[in-house]
Amino acid sequence: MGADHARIVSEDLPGATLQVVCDASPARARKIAEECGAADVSGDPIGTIKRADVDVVLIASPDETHAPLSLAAIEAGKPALCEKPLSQSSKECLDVINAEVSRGRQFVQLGFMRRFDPSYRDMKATLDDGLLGNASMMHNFHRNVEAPANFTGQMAITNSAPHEFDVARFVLGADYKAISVFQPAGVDASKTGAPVFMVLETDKGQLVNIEINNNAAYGYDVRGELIGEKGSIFLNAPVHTRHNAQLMAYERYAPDWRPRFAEAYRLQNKAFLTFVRTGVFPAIASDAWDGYCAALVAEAGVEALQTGERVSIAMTNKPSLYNR
Ligand code: ISE
Repeated sequence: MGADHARIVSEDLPGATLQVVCDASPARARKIAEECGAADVSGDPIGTIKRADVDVVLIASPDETHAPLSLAAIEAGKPALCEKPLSQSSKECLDVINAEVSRGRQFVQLGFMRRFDPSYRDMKATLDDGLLGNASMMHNFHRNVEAPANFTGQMAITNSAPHEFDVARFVLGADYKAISVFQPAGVDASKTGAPVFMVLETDKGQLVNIEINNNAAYGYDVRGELIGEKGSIFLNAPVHTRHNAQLMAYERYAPDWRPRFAEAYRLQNKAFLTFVRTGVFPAIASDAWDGYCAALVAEAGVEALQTGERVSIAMTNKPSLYNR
């Protein structure tokens, strides 16, 4: 993801300069810096954040580094676009929230980029325009070709599903009050990429179901359908060609999330640049509070998976800094 963001900054973000590529692998940092025209490379994230020639930070390192590096950016007074999740710990998310509240301003834009995806934006606009009537349910499918080797069994809930936790909140304008998590019989929950099926209840009485299958094999396939009193709206993936060959007509799936949500990343990163220039937080972007909400749901989801019980979700009070 860091390499993809570096390409967006260097090729599609006029006014932004890719100054330093920081990576644990010096060879990878140099390769990306050469490809994208960065001025320098580093292996020291904290030192890079503090550099006088670095104005803003884009964090695309492993999940467990997101909150600490966001805190370092805040302490350095530098805006940061942080990849999701902000943290897999709701407590760490509150640490970032407290750091922003104590400074009286937001620094961190969080990378729940689906909010910028044209299909989800159309889904939300259709609901907000009243064309669906009141929404009662939202169905979500999130399938990867193959889970990364380092994926633990629960990362379907703590790493993949936060996209749906966030985008369903965003579309419905709701928060969650409970989660139940199921797995098909005979599935080894500890195995990398084991499928999970979640049912969430919102504070508006709606139901949101999420299937995460990170070993779907056939392609990267994210679907959604929002159900209202007057109708429903499906998400469509951006498919540019239809193939005819060998007595078949077919379309191709993306191999992973980056091409499927390329436009969302581009729009998200442009919104971040505007935030940096104006200091006005983007209206539809996710922030540290949204990161806390997603982490809290994920923690409840892990508990629900482990216990087989429906788990209630109770959030702390939302600081006024995050009222938009
Ligand atoms: C990854 O971090 C993403 O953000 C992708 O959108 C998601 O499909 C994948 O499961 C995550 O690991």
